[in-house]
This record gives sequence, C-alpha cells and structure tokens, in this order.
Amino acid sequence: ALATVYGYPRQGAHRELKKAIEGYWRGAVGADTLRDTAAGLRRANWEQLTADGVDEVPTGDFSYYDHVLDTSVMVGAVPERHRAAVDADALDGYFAMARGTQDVAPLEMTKWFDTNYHYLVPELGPATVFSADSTKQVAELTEALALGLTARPVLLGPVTYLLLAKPAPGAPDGFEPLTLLDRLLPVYAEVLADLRAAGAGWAQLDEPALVEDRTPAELAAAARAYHDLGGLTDRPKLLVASYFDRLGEALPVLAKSPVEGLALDFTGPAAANLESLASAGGLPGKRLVAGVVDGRNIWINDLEKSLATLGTLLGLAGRVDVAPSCSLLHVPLDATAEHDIDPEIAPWLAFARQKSTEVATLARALAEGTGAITAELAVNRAALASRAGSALTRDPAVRARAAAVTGADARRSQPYEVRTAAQRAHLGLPPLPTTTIGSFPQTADLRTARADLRAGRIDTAVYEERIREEIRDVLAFQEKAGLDVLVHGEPERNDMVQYFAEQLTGYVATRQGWVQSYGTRYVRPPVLAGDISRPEPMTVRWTSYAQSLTARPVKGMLTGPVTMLAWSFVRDDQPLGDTARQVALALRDEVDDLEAAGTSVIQVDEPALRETLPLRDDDRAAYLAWATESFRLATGGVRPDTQIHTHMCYAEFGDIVRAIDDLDADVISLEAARSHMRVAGELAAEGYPREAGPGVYDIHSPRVPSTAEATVLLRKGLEAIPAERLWVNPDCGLKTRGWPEVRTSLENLVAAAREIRAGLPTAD
Ligand code: THG
Ligand code: ZN
Repeated sequence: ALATVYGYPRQGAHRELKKAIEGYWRGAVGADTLRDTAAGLRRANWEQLTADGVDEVPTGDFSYYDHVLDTSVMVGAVPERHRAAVDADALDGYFAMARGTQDVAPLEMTKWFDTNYHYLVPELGPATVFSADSTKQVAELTEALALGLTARPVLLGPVTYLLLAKPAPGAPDGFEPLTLLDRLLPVYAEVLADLRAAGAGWAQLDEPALVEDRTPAELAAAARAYHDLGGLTDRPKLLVASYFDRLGEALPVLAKSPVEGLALDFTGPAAANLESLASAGGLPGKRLVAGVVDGRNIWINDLEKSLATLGTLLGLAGRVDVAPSCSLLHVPLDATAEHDIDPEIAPWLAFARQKSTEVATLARALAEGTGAITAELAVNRAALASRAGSALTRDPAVRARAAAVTGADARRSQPYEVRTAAQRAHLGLPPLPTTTIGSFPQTADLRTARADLRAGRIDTAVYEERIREEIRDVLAFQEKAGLDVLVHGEPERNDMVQYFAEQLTGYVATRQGWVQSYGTRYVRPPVLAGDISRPEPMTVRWTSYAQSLTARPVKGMLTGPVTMLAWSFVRDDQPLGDTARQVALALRDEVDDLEAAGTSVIQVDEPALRETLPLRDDDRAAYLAWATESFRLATGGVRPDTQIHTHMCYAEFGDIVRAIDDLDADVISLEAARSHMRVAGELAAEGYPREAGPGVYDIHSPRVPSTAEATVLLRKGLEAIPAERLWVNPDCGLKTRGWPEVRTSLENLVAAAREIRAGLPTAD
C-alpha cells in the first residue's frame, strides 16, 4: 500500500506566496521573482511530503489564486471581456479574471462545496470554444519528476468543472454548461496525452460534484465522460477522486467505468461509501485510494479505527492505498508551529504535516503489518484517551444550561409584522435606509498596533486609544457621507470568528494556522475544543463608545452561531447541534447586554448558513433545524422594537429562502452585486416577507461602482422588493478594501439611494 495526498497548503510556512503575489500586484515584486517563489514553495512541499513518508506526491494542485480558475485557463474558457488582458500577458490576464480591473468585472466567486474556500465560477455558453493548454500541469509534473519523485497530476474533472460553471452573459435562458461535455472531453484527452508524454503514470481527476444529489441525466453524463476518457489509449492511468460526502448512486457509475482507480472518502457522512462499495461488488482489479484521515478537520486520526476500515477495504479492491479524505488545502500546515498552544491539547491536533504522517503510518501498517507501527499506535491511543477524559471538554454549568433550553427561548415575543411597526416608530429611518455590513478598512497601521500590543511594544491603554481614534474617524466619515445606520467599523477585530473565539472559554486559537479562503486571503480558524461559555461582555464597550458619538443608530455586530462553527474546526466528539447551542447561549448573553446598553439595531451575521448545508438532500432538514434554532436562541431574548439584522454572502441562497425566513431576523443583507441582484428575485419568488438589502457594491474587487451603476442595481432590486422593505448596502464588510475606494463607493451608494428616494411617490 502507498501513502498519498491530493493537495497541500499552497501558501508556505510564513505565507510567502501571499506576500509575493500581493507584492506583484503592487509592482514591488517582479514576475520572475513571483515564479521563483512559487516553484520554491512547491518543491518544499514535495520534499516535506516525501520526508514524512508520502510515496506518491500530487502535482498541479498549486495555484496563484484558485484551481478552478486554473482549469478554466487549461481548457481555454476565457470570457470575451478578459480576452485582451490574457492575450497581452498571461499572468496579468489571469489576475484580471480573478480580481477584475477598473474596466472589466472579474469572474463570480463562490464557496467550494461546504468549505470556507472560494473558487472563481467558469462562465460558459454555446459560443465557448475550448482549447487545451497543458502548460501549467506539464510544468509542475516535470518539476516533481526532476526531483526523482513519484508524482500524480491532480486535475479538476470535466463533469465537476461543467457542473460548477454558470451560463456566460448572453447565453440563452436555461442554458446548461453540462451540454458542452462532448466539446470538453477532447480537450481533457489532449491534456492527458501531454501529461503521459511528460512522464505521468497516473492522473487524478477530481469529481466532488458527484457526491451531491445528481439527476439521471447528470449521472449519464458522468458515465459517458469516464467511458470516453477511459477508452483513450494515449493517457496515464486514471484515478477518479470524490470527497466531502458519499458517492451514492454515482458509485456504481464510476465502478463500472474503464478507469483504473477510484479515490473515496470514508470519513463523516461519506463513511456510507463503505457499504455502497460492498453492495456494488467492490472494485475488483482497480486501485482504491481510501480517504480514511479527515482532510478538513484538525483532530488526530483514530489509527485503530482506520486500520479496521482499511482491513475491510482490502477485501473489496485490487489494491488499497491510503490518503486523507480530501486535499489538505483546508487545514493549516503544521501543528508543531503552535508553540503557545495548551500542552494538554497539542497532542490531540493534526495539521497537514501530521496528517501526511498519519497516512504514511497507516500505509506502512497495511504493507508490513501492525507490528511495524506499535510505537505510533501507543502514542495515538494515549492522545485519544487524554482528549476523551479531559476536563477541558466538559463544563457541567454549560451542559446544564443547554439542557434547560425551551422552545420559548428560541422565539421572539412578537411576530415580525408587529415588530417591524415598533422598529419603524423607534428608529425613524427614511425609505431605502443606507448602512454598511460592519467592518471598515483594516489599515496597515491598525494591524501594526495589534502586533505591537501582542509583542508588548505598546500597552493596552495606548492600543485602546488608537482603536477609539479609529472609531471616531469611522463615525465622522459615515455621518458626513449621510449613511443612516452606522457601525463602529470593527477596528479592534482581526477576524469575525477569531475575535469572538479569543474571548470565549472552550475555544483555542492558533498563531500560525492559516488556511486559504480566497486568492491571497487567509483565515486562522480557531478550534472548538471544549464546552463554550462567555466569561464577560465581548463587544459592548466599543459599540457603546461609538453610539456615544452620534445621534444616529449604531449597529451592534456579532457573528452568529452557525458561522462560528462553520469557520472554526469543530468538535468531532459530540453532535454539531450541541456545540451550536452552547455557542448560541453565549451569544444570547452578548445580544441581551448590547440591548441593555442602548443598542437598537443588532446584526448577527450568518454568512456561512448556506455553506455548511449538507451536500445531500437527505441530511438537510436535520441541519437546518439546529442551525435556525441556534440563531433564534441567540437573538430571541430582545424587545420587539430592537431590530435584528443578519448578513449572508458568497453562496447561492435561492434554495434556502425558507430557512432564512425561519431565522426570524427583521432585516437581511446579502451579497448580490456580481450576480446583478439575482438574489432579490429569488427572495421575491419565495415570498420572503421581511426587509432585505441586496448588495450594490462588490467589495471583493477594487473597482469603485458609480452612482449610476448603483442606481441601476437598486432599480433592479425594487422590481423584486418594495421600497418600504429595501435597504441599501454593500455586498459585505469593507475590511479588505482601501479607504479611498471605500469613501467614494459609499458616497456613490448614498447618492444612488437619495436619487431613488426622490423618485418615490410621497406617503399620504
Ligand atoms: N472570516 C472567516 N472566514 C471567512 C470570512 C471571514 N470566510 C468567508 C469570507 N469571510 C472570506 N473573506 C475573507 C476576507 C478577508 C480575509 C480573509 C477572508 C483577510 N485575511 C487576512 C489576510 O489574509 O491578509 C488575515 C486576517 C487576520 O489577520 O486574521 O483579510 O471574514 N473566518
Ligand atoms: Zn459578507
């Protein structure tokens, strides 16, 4: 048995890749230096994997921005509007597709399945002409082979690529990118031939879209794709990989195809693959790569349990290799870099490096017998026992409070219709009220102040005065710009999850645990290690300070329980719903304290509500039940005239409008600018009865929207949402943007709102 992985963190131990790319964008780093940095990082990863015992390393998983965008380049799917930039300079054209320029909009960005990674959505239409460009794949394979390694190129499979795509602008209504399969397969054939010529023995085609519920037509397309690719003669052996859930009805489709191997996930809900595999008669004569180590959480593997699974699988396939369940892109690089972590918890954690070692250990046990890993098993058993028996993981007071929750706790005292009238009277806002999502630019100066505080170069008093100064500036700007509901700007927060995690008991923060979120942006997901409680108020001081500076309402800003879970590494030793309830109760205390301190508008963000929706329909109702209940539990304790907002971004929300309604929030702001307000129509189509602010300013691009552009979007919004329920806001928080863009964009946004207001019939 061999040990292998499907992908590895791209950024480097000190986020060298982020620094090089952002330097290139600023003009401070040359293209050659960027390329050298990238090649050095790839080489370091392959050498590390090899040193840790991985036998077959992945290639092609590296990316300057996103591997779905890389696939669009590989198949020549460059939208018309980016063609000139790509022809002028491939690298700059690539970044233009990712980020846009002042003249052209970027590709849309959305969540990669149920992870916190984002990809750039391919735009395909009947006019799309695919053409093969294997340069990147061949170059990276050649680099690894030159190091004397066994390497396996990893490509996004053609079926998933098409299923992730959107109709290009101008495509006829109802156009389905999957109808382009027959045009796309010859391009994959060409790339596979190039990879074989470059020395690939195997190539991996990732088809995670096949773990979602698929129609018979889609399954037939998958069958045709792998029948055709399998039938090629000039190609490497093919390993079709799936992960994040069970394959279900797609399993027999792939098992019967002429490909030489399947890689399957056997963790979490995907453990059902084991039974499906047995009832499909196994994979006789094929290679099975068994994903038995959870590739997207950070707990050590239960090696004995994995060995038992692998033992069963040995009887079901021609050959069994060992891997993490998915690319290690979704976990941080190295747990041993966490020097400050609680020594009791440290042995419970496995990041990418430790997971590579785990798969190597398991593969060794398969090849040589468990006697070869006696020492590893002893260490593993001791760490698992330490976690199971630790006082950190059980707080009797938290458990008692969670057990005593009643239905009434998760319900506001009045229905929305009554509350909205009370809030109107209380807040006195104009029609189409303007607001922002919460954060303002996190300047280098603020980040330096935070680093200085951490390093002891400044004391708390100096740091807090710096924060107050920033809040004064942010408030002054908003008043001058004419915004209606103000925010304090969150200068004191590093990240909307981490900031709260640092203040809640039971959470553990990492120092170096960076995980790519999109492009050069990274997050450090904290670890939900134990029972959660809130020792003292977390945000009240800053919100109250901001409110003391203005007569307009200042929104309190919190992160909701579902998002706190989604953007953390969650416990795997109790149901997610139990963890969510503990977090919700801690947040409820904060919401109640904000209200008591005079905050009339409180936003509880749930951008991740859609992202963690289970991939299979069968699992969704149970998830939505605990997810919506935890939100209502966090917000259910406030007065009718206190307005609860929520915010969501980066996903398609059309299929969870009912669940959004079930949150019983008063106002929702949603990401919408890149998709031209599509979500407003989706809310209307589902009869969504509450107030909503579909975003009119795409904050993921440095472009400044003009007043005219924002006005067009608002008029589009008004076609779906009546003026008395429409809010005006950007797509998302402004922390990644620079002040000059933010100033102009928000001034334009207010001007657009005023223009529309002026044209409204006056109330009688
Ligand atoms: N926090 C977390 N996850 C997220 C978001 C978030 N997922 C979705 C969305 N927001 C992703 N967006 C961002 C936006 C900005 C940054 C990261 C993800 C970002 N990161 C800094 C960087 O890479 O330079 C580091 C931030 C820090 O110092 O902690 O700017 O908001 N959890
Ligand atoms: Zn957002």
